[in-house]
Amino acid sequence: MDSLIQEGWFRETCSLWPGQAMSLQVEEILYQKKSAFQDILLFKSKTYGNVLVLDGVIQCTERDEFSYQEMIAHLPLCCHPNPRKVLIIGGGDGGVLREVVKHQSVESVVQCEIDEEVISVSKKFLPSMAVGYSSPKLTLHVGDGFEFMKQNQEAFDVIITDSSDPVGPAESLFKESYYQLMKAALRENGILCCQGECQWLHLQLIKEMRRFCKSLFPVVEYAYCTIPTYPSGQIGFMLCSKTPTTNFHEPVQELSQEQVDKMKLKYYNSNIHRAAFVLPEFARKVLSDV
Ligand code: SPD
Repeated sequence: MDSLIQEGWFRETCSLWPGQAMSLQVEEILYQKKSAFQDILLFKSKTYGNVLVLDGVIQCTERDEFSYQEMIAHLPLCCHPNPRKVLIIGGGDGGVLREVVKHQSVESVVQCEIDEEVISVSKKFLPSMAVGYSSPKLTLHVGDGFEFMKQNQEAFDVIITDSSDPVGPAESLFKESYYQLMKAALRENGILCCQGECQWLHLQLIKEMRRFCKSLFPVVEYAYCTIPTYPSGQIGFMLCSKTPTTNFHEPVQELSQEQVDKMKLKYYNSNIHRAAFVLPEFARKVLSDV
């Protein structure tokens, strides 16, 4: 892990984005340990606040995490007419949970995170994200998402998968068998939203995912947000609905400015929701012929 930081700079290299590397200047290493599942590094950066890194890849920084966490939560929740029961797979830092519990209609949230160490390190060093863990709506399950869903069929209105990238432990979360399990765990009019990788780097993967999603769900869409510290400055979301009439482009719950302010949103609003599905031509072409 030591080689990740050289001359005071953390450098993020990975086979998923060959030839490029995001770097952040390090002020202090706050935590560094190998858990049962992955290498965990948490450092204080010079300009992005505290940063969580798993297996060498940036998961969140205090400065820009809100764009991803808000979008992966509010895109599906604002497209469901009455989301009451939500399942989050992954998301150990707590940021997605923080956003989900802001919805008044949400009565209960189950979070299924495999690595307890990520939860405890986030509670200590990422308090503005881990704040969600104090919600009375939460049931926390430390364990494997696959196993959990096998035992909880037709149980959830919305499932959100906040995973790391498809190398190592999270690889299976980008496969058809995982989407089949989510489909079975969703209620009749359920919606899912998963970390869907970056159109600049992973268009063929997104295309393949869209292909198998379309064989499982009547409505499938890809959206994206901007975020400086993820590879190429963007990340996407795969959204699927069991209801043929769902139109992801148009939120069924339009948030007023008053609601946006009350929910303390910094990225999501109803217009950015609509815009998130408008793809640049190179991506639109590739994804539209699936
Ligand atoms: N390339 C990194 C993608 C990480 C997505 N998950 C981040 C977890 C934030 N809650």
